[in-house]
Amino acid sequence: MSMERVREAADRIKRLEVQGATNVALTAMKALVEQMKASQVRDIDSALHEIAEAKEILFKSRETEPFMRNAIRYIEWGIARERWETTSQFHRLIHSLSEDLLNKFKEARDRIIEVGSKRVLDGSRVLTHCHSSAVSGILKVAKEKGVDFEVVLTETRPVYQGRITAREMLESGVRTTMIVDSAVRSFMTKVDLALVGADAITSEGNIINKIGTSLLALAAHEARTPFYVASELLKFDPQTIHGDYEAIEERSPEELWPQAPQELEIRNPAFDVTRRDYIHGIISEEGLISPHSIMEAVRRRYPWILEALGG
Ligand code: RI2
Repeated sequence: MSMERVREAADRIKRLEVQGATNVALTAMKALVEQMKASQVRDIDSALHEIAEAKEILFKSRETEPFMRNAIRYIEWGIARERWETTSQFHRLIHSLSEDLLNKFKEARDRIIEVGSKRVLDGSRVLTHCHSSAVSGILKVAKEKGVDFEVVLTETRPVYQGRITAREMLESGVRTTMIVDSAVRSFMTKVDLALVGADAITSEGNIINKIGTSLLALAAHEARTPFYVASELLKFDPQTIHGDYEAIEERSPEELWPQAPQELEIRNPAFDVTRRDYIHGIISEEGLISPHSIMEAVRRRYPWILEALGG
């Protein structure tokens, strides 16, 4: 099996044609499902072998994406747990597992938007960083509900995802101001709320998000500005329970400075870790929760995330 669909999706993810943890998870899952539907597996061993091959390719496309890993493990876990005997039963099972997962994604996102949009108050200014579909969803719905607020956003070097957020906000009719990343501290006293997305949540309740997020959280802490994270619990990384660190993706130096002097060392980590002590709350599908209660919330909502951990 060539894994053509999976390879093609992994390439698009790596090249940032697909961005944001949620889009990455959706794209990877859809590619895996398409690949499996085209495959002629007849027994559990060959099915698990193919999934292992797909995991190898997809997991390497971007390292800091537990949402993608959880989505794929859910499919793998279902295949190993459910009874199926023929190829057509296998195809039906794959279909229903992916539908289940899409429903879970949708329910989670709807709830996050419902909860988060109540935190955006009339006359307020919200600071955000990078592009998070969860944050954009919250802000768009707040606007639709008639809340009169403004957004201040960072350009988000080096690949300027702030421009994606800026366009979305302007299209929704939200007054929007862009600042350079290093202006965050100067603007922190002029905003009422800082709201960011997440790529990963650890067992300690720390969050991993676009590089610069932890500086934003520090500045928010100093200015006593509430700092919230909008994130599906599906981004929880179960390996952190076992003491593993979430890997931080390091991207190409070219993103910072194409044709830089050769002897210059350039470092380009894509994400950083924000300690739970700086997070007022995580806006999740289990409601607005404290980062301290992350394990309980994951156990309650997605026990399979803890069971399906198979490497
Ligand atoms: P949603 C993005 O990373 C940002 O860090 C953003 O906050 C996070 O994914 C979550 O995005 P990247 O994939 O899941 O652009 O809320 O590197 O869309």
